[in-house]
Amino acid sequence: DKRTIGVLVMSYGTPESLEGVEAYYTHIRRGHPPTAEQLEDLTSRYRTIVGGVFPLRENTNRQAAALQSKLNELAGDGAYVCYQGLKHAAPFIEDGIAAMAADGIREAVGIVLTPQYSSMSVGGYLKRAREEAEKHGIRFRGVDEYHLHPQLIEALSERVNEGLEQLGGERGEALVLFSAHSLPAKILELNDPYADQLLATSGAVAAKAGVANWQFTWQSAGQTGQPWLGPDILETLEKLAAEGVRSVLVTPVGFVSDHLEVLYDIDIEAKQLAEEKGVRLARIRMLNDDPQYMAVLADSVIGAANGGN
Ligand code: FEC
Repeated sequence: DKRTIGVLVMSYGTPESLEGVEAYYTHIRRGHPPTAEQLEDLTSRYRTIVGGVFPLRENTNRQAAALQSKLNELAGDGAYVCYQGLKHAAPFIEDGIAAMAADGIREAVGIVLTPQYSSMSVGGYLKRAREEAEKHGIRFRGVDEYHLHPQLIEALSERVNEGLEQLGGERGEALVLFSAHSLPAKILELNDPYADQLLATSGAVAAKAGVANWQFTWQSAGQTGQPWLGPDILETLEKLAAEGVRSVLVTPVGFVSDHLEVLYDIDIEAKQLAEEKGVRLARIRMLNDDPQYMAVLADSVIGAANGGN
């Protein structure tokens, strides 16, 4: 008599349409609507990105479906059932848990589609999920991180090698620039593991790929009037160009999907600056529903279900 375990697959979320950008942005800003100028700025970034206006939604759908198949393969049909829960768009985290409750699920595991833990990112997702699960009497376990899972390191290092090949030139000439979403610098006072985990992922990928020439930089910092972790990728690129670096492979390690922060902040904004400075910039292919990444997620979910937190 095996009980079905609900799996809450959590991701950032993206608007349904251009008309939905204002509500989405207001949610990110914790209920404070953006000014007309801020809204226009964000809307125009969505309009510019390649690969469809809101590719994150389709990517998350594909990841949830692929994780479901992987869990069926590893644990048999019906052992785990995936539900989506998004941070800033419908179906929200709370909607996913409520859907589980409506289906009679008594036990759930939550996993976020980003490998490193921060109290301000993964911690926030898990807190909302846990609080909602408690309301429904669902036993909830969260996966905090999987930033050093061997298959994650393998999948990323393969992409680094592929990217270096595509950039051409002598091996060792191109600098591998690992990147992740910045957070307000106040996390440093909270002893938050985010920065250390990002460096650990980066170092492990570099070692696995046999890359000696690498650095880490932040990207996509918000405009909140407070200091954010730096240096930002644009600043780093300027500095590298001044030092004579001519070829850079950007390797996002905190993002797993093609979405705005990759397709705009790296592929358009950073690339344009690099070009102006005479630097060749390429980026690794994102993991999306890569089979090795799906194995990482499935392994982490099953590990948590069998006794993790
Ligand atoms: O493609 C898409 O539609 C969504 C792209 C997207 C991803 C993403 C991931 C992360 N964020 C993280 C932290 C913050 C903090 C703030 C913040 C603001 C924004 C805004 C947009 C946005 N984020 Fe995001 N983020 C994405 C999109 N993010 C749009 C608002 C305007 C702007 O700054 O561009 C600041 C909130 C505040 O004002 O207080 C903090 C972190 C991640 C990576 C982990 C994760 O995926 O959850 C951390 C994708």
